[in-house]
Amino acid sequence: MTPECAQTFHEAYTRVLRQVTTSPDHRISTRGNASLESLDVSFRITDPTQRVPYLATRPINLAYNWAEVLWYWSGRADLDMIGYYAPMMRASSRDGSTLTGTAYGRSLFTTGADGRTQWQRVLDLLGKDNDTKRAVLSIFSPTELMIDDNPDVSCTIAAQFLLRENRLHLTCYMRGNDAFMGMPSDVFSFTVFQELAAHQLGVQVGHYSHHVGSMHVNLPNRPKVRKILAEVGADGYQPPAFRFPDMPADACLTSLRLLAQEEGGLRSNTQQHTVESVADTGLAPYWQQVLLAWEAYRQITHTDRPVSTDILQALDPGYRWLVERRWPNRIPQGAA
Ligand code: 5HM
Repeated sequence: MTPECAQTFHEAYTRVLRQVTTSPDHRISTRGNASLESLDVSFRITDPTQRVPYLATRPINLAYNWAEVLWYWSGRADLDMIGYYAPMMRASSRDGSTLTGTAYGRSLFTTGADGRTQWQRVLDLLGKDNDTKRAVLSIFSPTELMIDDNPDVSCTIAAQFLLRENRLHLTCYMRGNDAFMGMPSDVFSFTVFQELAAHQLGVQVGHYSHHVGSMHVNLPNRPKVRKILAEVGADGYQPPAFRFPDMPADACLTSLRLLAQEEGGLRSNTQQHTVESVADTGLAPYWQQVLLAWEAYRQITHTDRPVSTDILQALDPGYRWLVERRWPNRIPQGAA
């Protein structure tokens, strides 16, 4: 049976939140978290490039989402980088400086005995045997349960590429997913990797499917979910306010490398960007948006001044809308 389809993640997100909070299968409590839970939740997004929910009651932080993509892609596990964008992730570290299960990049982008990463292996396989059913990126490891009270066990079991009729689909399998907090960033990263892989293979982006054993909302977040559901209205469908830009097909890897170089300086506040210096990088406008989002976040995190008007105006309308809603106190007077 085909899972429920939505055109965008904006639509799927609100549907899942409604299901889990209004008709959950169970109330559970594990590791101190009381949650509402639905079992075996699946959905398919027909246009995975539309990976952003545009909700005033839950304005996501694109600076974090893009940093997480780069963090994975660089095979990193350090809190220094990801903790700057998501301080809450520090609570999942055993040693105070690294993450384990959450650091998916370690298993996906670390070179193995054959001199290739998992990522490269599945792309090579897809290039040779288009119809393969073996293009699986494995994430959850059985060794994670060898550690008693492990605070960070991978929630994603695996992700599988399926190349059919020149369209690259991605199916993601998760043991558990926090529908309110974790799912937006998980879907963001996985669909970016899908778009990247499609461009590397020179094929079209297909659909994205998400299968979750335990989809849940932690009880302290229920009031926030109620606000989201009130925002989208009783029928649950409010179209997304913006279209997320399409990734250019060329120079993806060069662009990611350049972004990875730029990110550290902005995070440590040893470097700053202007609209002009971002344009001077030579990055395509799509990737310039990532630098602009990080520069806005740098200003928000390292200064107590409003975000500069130039940077705000250079942001893509959807990016800007999210910044304005997430940090309303940091928007210059008259700019919103
Ligand atoms: O007790 P457990 O290990 O399942 O707690 C991890 C929590 O983080 C769960 O609520 C899980 O669904 C959420 N999570 C997520 O939604 C964790 C990760 C990290 O692997 C993730 N998405 N990517």
